[in-house]
Amino acid sequence: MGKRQMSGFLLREEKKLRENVTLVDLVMEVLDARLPLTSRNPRFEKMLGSKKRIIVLNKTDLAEKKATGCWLNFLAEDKWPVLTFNAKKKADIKRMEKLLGSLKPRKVKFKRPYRLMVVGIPNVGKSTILNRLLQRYVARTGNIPGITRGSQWIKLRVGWDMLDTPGFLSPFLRNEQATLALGSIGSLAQGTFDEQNTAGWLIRQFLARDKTKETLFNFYKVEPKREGWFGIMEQIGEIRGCFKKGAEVDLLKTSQLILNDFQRGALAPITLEGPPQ
Ligand SMILES: Nc1nc2c(ncn2[C@@H]2O[C@H](COP(=O)(O)OP(=O)(O)O)[C@@H](O)[C@H]2O)c(=O)[nH]1
Ligand SMILES: [Mg+2]
Repeated sequence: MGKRQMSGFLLREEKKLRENVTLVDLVMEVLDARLPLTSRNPRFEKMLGSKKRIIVLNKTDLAEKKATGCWLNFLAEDKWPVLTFNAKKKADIKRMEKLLGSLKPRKVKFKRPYRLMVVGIPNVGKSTILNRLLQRYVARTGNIPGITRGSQWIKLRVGWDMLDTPGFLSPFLRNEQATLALGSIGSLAQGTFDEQNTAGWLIRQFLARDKTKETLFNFYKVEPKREGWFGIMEQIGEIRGCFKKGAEVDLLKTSQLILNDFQRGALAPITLEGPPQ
């Protein structure tokens, strides 16, 4: 997509979102617990206005517990209720249903159902959460940014109608660091970011602390014989058999493998950013 096409696309998405906001009583903003600040669309603040909101810190099973606690405290200082969440855990679904039950508006004009919409950048788990809250399977989920096409209303068990949205994020509003982090968590479409740089960055995040370094080494059975992230990446390629013709490690294939392992949650836990001091 060219820059002009992208701007047109974003304008249309933002317009749709603003229209949808006027239809609902509550917005659920979903963030990735490994990257709560960077996985937040900076445009939401303006687009959502004063609409009542809950913040869901999702994928806590992939994040570091202590860091998630710090994020919870940080986010709770703002005006909205915050919920730490693991979409794969039944108890967490129950906890969310209880919160939604307590947030029903007292009066609704024209006796229509209570309405809720879920927003968040691609791949933070919006459709998964929605699927867990309803009785029937309706929304498609997948590890592919933008898989939720169009929008659909769905009836939840707890008496809300919920609108799933595809999620979007302007590529013009982020720096290089944020692009690397967002590429790592699978929020950027393939072909729109450099996988090799991203995997390299991700390895450096794991190497930065003893605990996460151990997570990485244990998972790939890496031996700390070669220092530095590049040596580690080559070693992972060797261990996993990512070779070009001959014995040369295929670094792109290795990078894709690492990103895939990370995105499917095999390489956990790690939190990729802390709350601002
Ligand atoms: N480990 C883990 N994976 C999750 C969680 N929630 C969603 N996922 C996975 O994240 C990927 C993207 O989810 P999806 O609901 O399609 O994200 P959306 O683009 O925001 O609608 C899927 O592979 C889900 O299985 C969670 O709490 N924990
Ligand atoms: Mg979706």
